[in-house]
Amino acid sequence: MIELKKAKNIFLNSENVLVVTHIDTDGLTSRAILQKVVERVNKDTEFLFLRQITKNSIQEVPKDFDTVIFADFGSGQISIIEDYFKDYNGNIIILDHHLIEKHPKNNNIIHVNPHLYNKETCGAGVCYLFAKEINKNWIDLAKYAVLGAVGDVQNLYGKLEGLNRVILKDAIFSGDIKVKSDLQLYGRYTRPLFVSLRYWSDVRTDLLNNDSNIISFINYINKKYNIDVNPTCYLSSLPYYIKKIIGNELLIRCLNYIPQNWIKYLPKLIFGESYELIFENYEHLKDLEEFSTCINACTRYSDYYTALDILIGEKKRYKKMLDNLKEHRNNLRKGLEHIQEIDIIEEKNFQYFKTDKIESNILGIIVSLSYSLENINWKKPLIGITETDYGYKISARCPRLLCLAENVNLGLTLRLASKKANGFGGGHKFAAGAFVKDDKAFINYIRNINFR
Ligand SMILES: [Mn+2]
Repeated sequence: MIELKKAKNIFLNSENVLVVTHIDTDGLTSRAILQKVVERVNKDTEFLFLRQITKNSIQEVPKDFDTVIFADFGSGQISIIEDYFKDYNGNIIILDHHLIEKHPKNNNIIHVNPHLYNKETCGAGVCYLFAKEINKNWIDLAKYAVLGAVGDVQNLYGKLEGLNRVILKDAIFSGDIKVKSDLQLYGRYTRPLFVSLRYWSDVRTDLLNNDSNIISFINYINKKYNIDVNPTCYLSSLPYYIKKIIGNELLIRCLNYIPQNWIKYLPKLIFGESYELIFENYEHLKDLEEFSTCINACTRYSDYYTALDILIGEKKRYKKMLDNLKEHRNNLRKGLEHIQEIDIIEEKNFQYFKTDKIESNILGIIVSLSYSLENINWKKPLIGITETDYGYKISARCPRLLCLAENVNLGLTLRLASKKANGFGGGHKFAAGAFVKDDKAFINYIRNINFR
């Protein structure tokens, strides 16, 4: 990417730099990489976290730096950035991977985005490529990019691919990350196996939320294969051949619950890879999916510095992070209880709920987790709407199978629909978000489209 070279030259020739980053796992890992980079080149730099770039929030960005770097956002907000910086004499570097709104017209904006080359990686991946442009030996930073990619669920169908795979190889080569063939269950290091199975909701079977069915399932497997899996063991402690047996049996179990033409996509949902940090001793941080949860448990509630400390290896705040995690889980549990009590409005092509009882910062997570609830139709996208000071926050999710087998694309749907409803939005096929002024116009619009 030619833009990386330009970005590097501008960065190295700046007297002082401001780095502005997003606040999810990918944003935090972007920040960690850029923080290490400025330390290594000894650059006078200040940092700022922003929840998102809007006409309002961008006012917080000072203009008295030679260079401003935006990481893990910016590509979707080029006109806001252009407008705000129109009489600015310095340079702007955007290191992002989100959908590109338009190409910048001023040449003081260096826009680095893998989509320009039909490639895909996360924001931290772009920051990592930027770091490597400065010094190709800095492969110790690759682990952050891999964590960013996992945080952004770029391993959607079981493993990291393309540019992410290239970065993953650096992280393996530097001795930081180990890749395993693994079951796609959450909580490999911190949950008993039966709990991981309890919440596995890619396919709704009789195992979902049903511990006694899960125990009989495991007992049945033990008998059939003459093995001895304890339902309370952790997935991470099991050898691969046992995981394979469990996965095969889980697959067979699913066959009764899905249409014939979905079956071919099943293996990808059950078998894939896991990524773990080799030298990490804290069990919550060992597996990258769980590490990402820990970061969210801090940053969603604006505790950015606990997450950042943990990321850069300063473990003094581990206890604080665990407290945050506990509180986060509590909020999620309360949110899910609430979802069970309210009306879910079912339309032909989707279902939705509207509530003022769920904070917008965790709405998306709650919508995802709702697929483990009986009152949610697991074969339709689910949309959550909540009111904020600026209008309505909308989060949409759907099971991965719907994207694979039915080609559902929520990112596209929300981008179009939010425009119709006087707002903005977008995201991924299986997960997207929007802010709109008029939630009724939004719902009316999506009633009549097919989400593909
Ligand atoms: Mn990102």
